[in-house]
Amino acid sequence: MNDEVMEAPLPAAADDYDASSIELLSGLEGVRKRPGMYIGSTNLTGLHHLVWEIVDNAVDEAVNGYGKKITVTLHKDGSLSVEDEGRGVPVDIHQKTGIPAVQLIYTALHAGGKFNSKAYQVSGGLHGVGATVTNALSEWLKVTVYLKGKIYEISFKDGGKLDVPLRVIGETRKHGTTVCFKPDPTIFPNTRFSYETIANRLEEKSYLLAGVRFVLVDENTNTKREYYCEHGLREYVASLVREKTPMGEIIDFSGEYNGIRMEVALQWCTQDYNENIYSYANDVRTADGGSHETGFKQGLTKCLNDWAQASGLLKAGVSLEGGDIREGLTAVISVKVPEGKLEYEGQTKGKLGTPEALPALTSLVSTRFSYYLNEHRDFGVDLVKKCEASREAREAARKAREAARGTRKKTPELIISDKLAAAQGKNYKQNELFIVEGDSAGGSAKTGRDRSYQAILPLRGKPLNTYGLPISKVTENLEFSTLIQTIGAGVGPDFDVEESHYGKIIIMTDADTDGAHIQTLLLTFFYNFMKPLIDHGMVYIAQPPLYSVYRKSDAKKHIYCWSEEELEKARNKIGPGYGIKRYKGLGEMNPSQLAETTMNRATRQLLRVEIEDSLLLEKKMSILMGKDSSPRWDWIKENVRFVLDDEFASILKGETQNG
Ligand code: 28G
Repeated sequence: MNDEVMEAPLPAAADDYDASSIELLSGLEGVRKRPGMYIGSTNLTGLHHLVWEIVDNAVDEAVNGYGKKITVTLHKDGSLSVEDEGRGVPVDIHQKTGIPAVQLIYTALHAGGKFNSKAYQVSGGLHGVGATVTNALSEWLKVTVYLKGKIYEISFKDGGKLDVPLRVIGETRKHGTTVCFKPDPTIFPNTRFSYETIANRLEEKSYLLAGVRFVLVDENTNTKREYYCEHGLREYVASLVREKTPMGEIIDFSGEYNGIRMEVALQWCTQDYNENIYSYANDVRTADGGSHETGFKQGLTKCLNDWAQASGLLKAGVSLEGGDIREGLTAVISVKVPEGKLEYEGQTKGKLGTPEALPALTSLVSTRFSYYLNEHRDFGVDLVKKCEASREAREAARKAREAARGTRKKTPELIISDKLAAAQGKNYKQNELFIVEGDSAGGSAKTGRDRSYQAILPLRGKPLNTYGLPISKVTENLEFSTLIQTIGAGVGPDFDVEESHYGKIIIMTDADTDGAHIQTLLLTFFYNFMKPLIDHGMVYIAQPPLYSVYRKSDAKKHIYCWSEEELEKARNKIGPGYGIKRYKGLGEMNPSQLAETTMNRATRQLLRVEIEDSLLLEKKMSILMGKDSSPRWDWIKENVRFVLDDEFASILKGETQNG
């Protein structure tokens, strides 16, 4: 090791040094005071932002043509490192401040403007301040630069404070940058990185950045995975439909229009009723779509209708609706928009605004897809048939809904199900439907509920796995048709959340693996056939207590506990002579206990089901619930920490709340 200091002496003009370093520290403090402004939240999504910011910098260097391999390593001490083979972050001294460039890049909030004059903006991140944000929210961070024969190192601690100034620590023939950091546990309640989340993101990046190799190493499990792809989007679609039943082949188009580069790949699957469209602008996911997605949809609808009409497959005046065409479609759209034209809509960067992207995609898709149809007429005929079947199913569902609405008006509950204990009030937004595991818990819930606004629907046994089922199979199932009729708002594409007879749908199961499985099966149904309920935050999971602690001399008074910490507190509160009861199921509580702990608005805890990342969820659903069980087992084997409800909890972000 060589402890030699920087060869370059501080320039004489560096009299701004003190002022600059004070300014830098106050910037870092700002990030620590309001992390949400920079990374959205301090939950697991926010935690992983720290990683994406650093990975994005490495990716930028690679897409500029420097280095083709990026390695991410999860270390045993909870830190993470990212390594690239680029030019190496510059280490020269910034004239005005006398501070090395690398130090500025990791501590200055306005690096975007001053030190980072990128010709184009690729990463959807924080305009070049990402590295600083990661540093500010880390317990420590170390940058190693391999540059012009030397290895340089600089390290920071306690939220970006300089720990060891830049120095040379050795010699090398490599070039590139390695950043290693440990998130600050005083900022993040949970600092454990998720291997799956990172693996999925790197895999996604590898499809979008064909030719860049991503390596993921986990030192905890001694595993190493590589993501590399030569052709990009075709392989992406292939991975998305892996568990499905494809119809026809993967189709792809690419082109350029007014400087906007476009790539599209798509495939239809039978037995899939959802439309799965993933769009990107400059390699950043546009989860809320935007002009490129709209243009794609318009082009597809117009093209297939024109072709079907011209081929005599549709009666005059009849046309296929966009939604029917897209049923079962998996598509990836990637556009590269020049910097001056890149616009987003709304607060987040989830929706592309650039107006030119709309006609660009419409014209690409409609011309190229019509060529394709003319060359693959049999496929075209099958596709039109499939669209018509979708339309018929949609119309049947609408009729069923109207019928359900009609019957409800005449005789309130009995027609729907003799199992339903209905709510008496008719204020639908306020009403709550409890879906309860087991008839016996259902009985307690019926007795204990507030019947003015709470309804109970007991489930007998495990619900059907509805993943990949067509709507007709779901409505044939007694349990689900009862549920659909009870909610009274239709199903599938015809579902209308405004019609829901309940403002909250609450899943109440035992706190064990069977209960978790039932939750999963019900969530699968809601996700696939009543997704707006989840989008509107109307689906909840009841949280029965895990323990009660009581004084042995007076067993009537209980303290209910939902966690180990609460248990510990309750024990201390009661002191010597306490007893603990562990609840294994809802059935162990009598009606008033169940009401008090799990159902009463004032005292219960509910977990709201939210979709954090629909791409990840779709993928997990297809692995966990898909037709073929072998990938499921592979996946379970690979993920030792696997527990069904935990896995769901990590993607279905739960928010605990009262009331
Ligand atoms: C390993 C994890 C994250 C990076 C580079 C390379 C350069 C650089 C990074 O420059 C300031 C702005 C544009 C020149 C650029 C090196 C030009 C010449 C770079 C990374 C000064 C930033 N030599 N590699 N930043 N530029 N890798 N990996 O962060 O004008 S960041």
